[in-house]
Order: sequence, then structure tokens, then C-alpha cells
Amino acid sequence: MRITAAKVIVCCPGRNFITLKIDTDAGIYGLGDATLNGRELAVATYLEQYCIPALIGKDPRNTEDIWHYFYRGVYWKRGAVTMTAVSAIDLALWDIKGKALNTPLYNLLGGKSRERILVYAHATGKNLQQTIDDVGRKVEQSFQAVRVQSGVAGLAKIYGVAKDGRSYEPAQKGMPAEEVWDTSKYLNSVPQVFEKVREAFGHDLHLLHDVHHRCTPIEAARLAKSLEPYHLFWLEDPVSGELQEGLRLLRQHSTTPIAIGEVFNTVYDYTALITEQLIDYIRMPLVHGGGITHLLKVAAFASIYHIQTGFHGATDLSPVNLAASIHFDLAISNFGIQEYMPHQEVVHEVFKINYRFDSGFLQINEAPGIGVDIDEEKARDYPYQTACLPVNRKADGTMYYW
Ligand code: CS2
Ligand code: MG
Repeated sequence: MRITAAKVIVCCPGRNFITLKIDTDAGIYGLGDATLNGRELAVATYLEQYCIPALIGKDPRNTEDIWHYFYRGVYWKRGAVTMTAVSAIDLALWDIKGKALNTPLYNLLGGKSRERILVYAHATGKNLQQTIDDVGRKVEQSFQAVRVQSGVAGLAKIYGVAKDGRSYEPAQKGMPAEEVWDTSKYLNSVPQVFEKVREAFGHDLHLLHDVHHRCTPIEAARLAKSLEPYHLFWLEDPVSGELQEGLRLLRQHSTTPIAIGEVFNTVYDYTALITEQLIDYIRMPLVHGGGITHLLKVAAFASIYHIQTGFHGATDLSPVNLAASIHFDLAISNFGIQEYMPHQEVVHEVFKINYRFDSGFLQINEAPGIGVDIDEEKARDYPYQTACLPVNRKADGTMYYW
């Protein structure tokens, strides 16, 4: 089998998505998600200029060799743009492989270790009561795990809190919006939120929280310790992940489980975090973390240290990534949980999906490969629109982590 052509499909059904489509001489094509929120066209250009010409003529079944061709074969390695391009190629090739063997992707990854995958929903609110009400709505929808993000008095905007009940979409059209941050107000507010949520919903509901990279290690240690009475399923991105050894300080002070890595893109971002057991969940998604080929290795490495997966699954990762994640989550033994933010209905005009939510879990059908398809004609109805993630400043104007 040979790759005969490949192209990048750019569309914006409610938000921007980048999809790589690889065609073969067997009449089979594969799809890979290449979406990188706020940097979409950088990945599209990287694929079109530096990857697609080199793909033509290769045997798409040689996923290991092709992965290394675009990883080791590149001098300027790693980084979100480069690895999202590598991931998209890898996902498309595994999609082709499954279709050529006429079997769902999970059968190529070890088969089913479970029949369905536990997911977590997002609950948000500008204030405590709105947040409690939204958690209640997610419980009514049968979610067994809920990420809770609440507004903080005195902060006009905060990560994770949707505007006026709309689904949370942080990238806004045009140049970055500026948000103002106050760690002290935040640290004083969060424990109260979880105290009230536990009072309202008891102790069996899995609760998660995303700090979104905004504490120093000692601040994160204080937060994680203050949340111990509410036994979170995980505390996510407590610190900016570049400083892996920063998690040692947090780990000395708290038993709250830690999840890190949605902004990571190779195993090298994780080495100390995994070998020193500084985290409990790896978040690096297929679309940014080197695809199936790399994440199989990373998940196996993590499993040796009793670390589970908890893949990123926000709406700025496409249905191609989510379906591939479900296949991966079904197969591996150290699956933990999957983030699930349902895409807006308009997204499903373009992406034909093969998974469904049922009573707190996601299930996938028996379609071969990844199993999602794209309607290219419909995609053309939704042209790209420049959109950027916000930036964040401390109250004194200092640039900070968003
Ligand atoms: C968040 C994301 O889902 C999460 O855990 O961290 O919403 C993140 O902010 C976006 O994916 C950024 O594009
Ligand atoms: Mg996050």
C-alpha cells in the first residue's frame, strides 16, 4: 500500500479545527486531528510545507518508521506545533491501518480492557450558587465525575467559567483578551467551593479541579493540602509544568492526586514527574503528544509507576482526537478517566462521529479505524476565523500564566 496524496482541511464550525487527510492507492484514507488552539495555521503550514511532500510514496502501515522519520528525522525537535503535526500524521496512519484490516482501532492496541470509559464533565458558575446548580445538572445527566470551576469574588473573569451559560470556549476572535489574576483571592476561595459541593452532593461523586498552571509550588502545596478533606479525584496543572522538580515540594505536603500534561508534547516533558511519582495522571492528549505511536510508549512507561491516563478532551480538540482517545482508553490497562466536553451540534455537521455518551460513560461503535469521518463540502461552509487564547496579568500588571 502507498500514500498517494494528503491534504489539510481547515474549518470553523463554531470553532477552528485542522484535520489531516491521507489518501492511499488502496482507496482507503485516514484522518488525523491537527488542531492547536490559537495556533492552528502554524500546524497547517508545517504539515503542508514540510510533511506532506515527504509522505507521498511511503507505506502507511509503517507507523513506527514514519513516526521516527518526522521526529528523529527533524533537527528542530519537540514543541507543540511540530508534535501536533507528527500526531496528526500518526493518527491518520493508524486510522488507515484499522480500515485496511477492517477492525476498530482498539483491536490494534490490545483489544478491549473495558466495554466503556468513565468520563468527567465540566461544571462552572460565576458564583458559588451557580456552580452548585451546574454540578447538580451534571449529576442529573448521570455524570459520575465533575470538574468544578467557580468564579472568584473580585475577579472579573477567570479560567474555566463560561459566559452566560454558554459552553466554555476560551479562544476568542481577534487578538488575545486580557484577564486579571489574584492568587490570594483564588486560594482563599477554592476550598470553600469544594466544602459546599461536598455538603450538597456527598462523598461518592468524583470531583476534579483545574488550577490551570497558576500557582507557585508552595502555593500549590497549600491549595492541595487545603483540599484534602474533600478528597478530589485530581487537582490539575497546579503549577506551570516546565519546572518538573517543582512538584516535589507539593508532593511533600499533600496526598491530593495530581494530573499534569495537557500542554506537554513528548515523554521528555514527563520523565521526572513519572520516575519520581510526582503525579498520578498523565493528561498529554493524542493530538498534541505524538499520536498513538508515542502515547502507547508513554502510557506503558507511566503504568510501571502506577500512574494512569486522564486525557485532555476539551472542545478545542476535534472529534477525530476524541474518538481515537476512546479507542486508546478502551484498550490500555492504566486508563484513569477521560475528559468529555461535548462539542457544539454544529461541529457534528462536519464531523460524523461514532461515539455516544451514556450514563456517565462514553462508548464507541465497531466502525473500522478511528471511525470518524469528515464532510469536506460542509467544512467549506465554515471558513477559518482567527481566534486567540486570552493572556493573564496579575493585578499589578505583571504578565502571568493563563
Ligand atoms: C483546560 C482546557 O480542559 C482543560 O483542562 O485546561 O480548557 C484548556 O484551557 C484549553 O484546551 C486551551 O485551549
Ligand atoms: Mg486543563
